[in-house]
Amino acid sequence: MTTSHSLLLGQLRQAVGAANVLTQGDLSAYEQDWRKRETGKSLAVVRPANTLEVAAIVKACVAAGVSIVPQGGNTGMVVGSTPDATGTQIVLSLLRMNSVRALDGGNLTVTVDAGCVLQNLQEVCEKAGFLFPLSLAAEGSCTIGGNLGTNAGGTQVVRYGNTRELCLGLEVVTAQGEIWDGLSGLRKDNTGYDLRHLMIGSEGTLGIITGATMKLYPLPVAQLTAMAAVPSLDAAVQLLGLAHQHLSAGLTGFEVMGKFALRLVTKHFPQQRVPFQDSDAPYCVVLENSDQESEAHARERFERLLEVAMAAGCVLDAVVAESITQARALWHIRESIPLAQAQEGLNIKHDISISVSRIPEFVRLTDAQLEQAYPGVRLVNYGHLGDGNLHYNVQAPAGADAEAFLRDDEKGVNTIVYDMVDQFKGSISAEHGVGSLKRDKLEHHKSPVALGMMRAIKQALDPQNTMNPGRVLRA
Ligand code: FAD
Ligand code: 2HG
Ligand code: ZN
Repeated sequence: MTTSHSLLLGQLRQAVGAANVLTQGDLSAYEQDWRKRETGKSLAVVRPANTLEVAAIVKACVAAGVSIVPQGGNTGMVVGSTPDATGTQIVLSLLRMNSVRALDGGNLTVTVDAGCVLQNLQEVCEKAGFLFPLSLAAEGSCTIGGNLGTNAGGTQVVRYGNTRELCLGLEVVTAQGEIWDGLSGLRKDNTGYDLRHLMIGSEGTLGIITGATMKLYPLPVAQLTAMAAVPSLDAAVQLLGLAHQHLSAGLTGFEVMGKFALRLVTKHFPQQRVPFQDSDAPYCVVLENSDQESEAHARERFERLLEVAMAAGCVLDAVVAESITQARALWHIRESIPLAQAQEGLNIKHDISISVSRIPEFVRLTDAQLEQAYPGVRLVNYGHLGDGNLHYNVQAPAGADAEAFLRDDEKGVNTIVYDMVDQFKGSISAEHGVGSLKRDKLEHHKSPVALGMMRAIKQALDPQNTMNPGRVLRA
């Protein structure tokens, strides 16, 4: 260890207490990414308790020329929250900053520390009689800071938007260690550049989010969930159109799941009862309606939608949850897919978005190309169809060595998928961000003008490249 690194560690211990500067023992929870794609080595994992401590850490790191990787729950999908292998970066974990600071029911806002775990925030809001609608399978461990850092999407976007749309104000420690208090609960504020939106989705490369003011909604009175077997992706898109028509703003979730994705759930979580497993339906859909009207009225409308869809031939069969427990079980099936896929082995993920109407054609063409180039390849296709966002994932052929498949074929698979995404004018990252995994691809798929502006922003806000260097943009 260099003298300047030892000096820095001393300063960090002074700032946050020795017990919160971790340099020894098993640090894999901080140093390895969720997908186990990469394992790094940090100089230290530093766990501040408040914003002033974050500012002190940043100032000390800037003076020492040491870079910082902000980290929340470390559930990111694109290797963005773990250190590189050099042992010279610090991981700044926000997990100790986990309070809900204030809830203003009159303004329908909640102000929260960035390290607050999403599920805790949902629960606090629900107890107070409000809905915080952001919802994703990692909610038991991801943090609001990480959700903002990645502009996470999840399963309620069709109604409430991405994390960006839910955020009214931010508190940020800049790359120089200054504190920007932008914790406003205003719904209108056109006083120049919107720094909040610059920070959201910047994946820790422009500053550290330490607090946020988020929007709340009234708790829905009636919530109805169904799972429907559909004869094709075209039918799923047709069903989505009908759902918009019949449920209008009540439509809160519309997720599609391919047959093989569901098989993985049955295989790895046999205790789950997955409907329609014996049917020939190539896809199933989970859809949800949330409303302020009475349960009976909402149910009538929901069931009418399914009747119309069946008559139109776009639904083969459907089950409507009769209780919250049944609804949770249906959602649990959908949310178990990434975990089941992880248990099946290393895989190649594509988090893509395309106009909803063109998704069936995209899948037909891309499936065919992949199957021809990589015979036996297993396609784990599912996702947020209501938002035009597919997790078009690729698993090695059955029995093949997954590590070897990734090593030898990931590049080729990505080229097929992303070139097709370009042809369809889609995005190569709909909701997971860029991290280091997609950084080089971004250079091929984003316009040089856009990349130039992004580099100028990075240079202006973080000229020393302290904040998560090499993520999103090349260092
Ligand atoms: P981390 O993984 O710790 O960090 C993610 C990025 O944000 C990193 O670049 C990090 O540097 C930066 N960051 C973290 N905290 C801060 C901060 N305070 N200030 C600035 N930058 C920060 N994502 C979706 O969008 N939709 C889904 O449906 C979804 N489902 C998932 C399901 C599972 C099972 C898993 C494992 C992941 C899923 N994800 C999903 C991905 C992931 O959960 C989200 O990206 C989440 O927002 C990350 O939060 P986190 O606290 O774990 O952040
Ligand atoms: C989801 O929607 C997540 O479940 C994870 O975004 C997607 O694992 C994936 O590919
Ligand atoms: Zn997703």
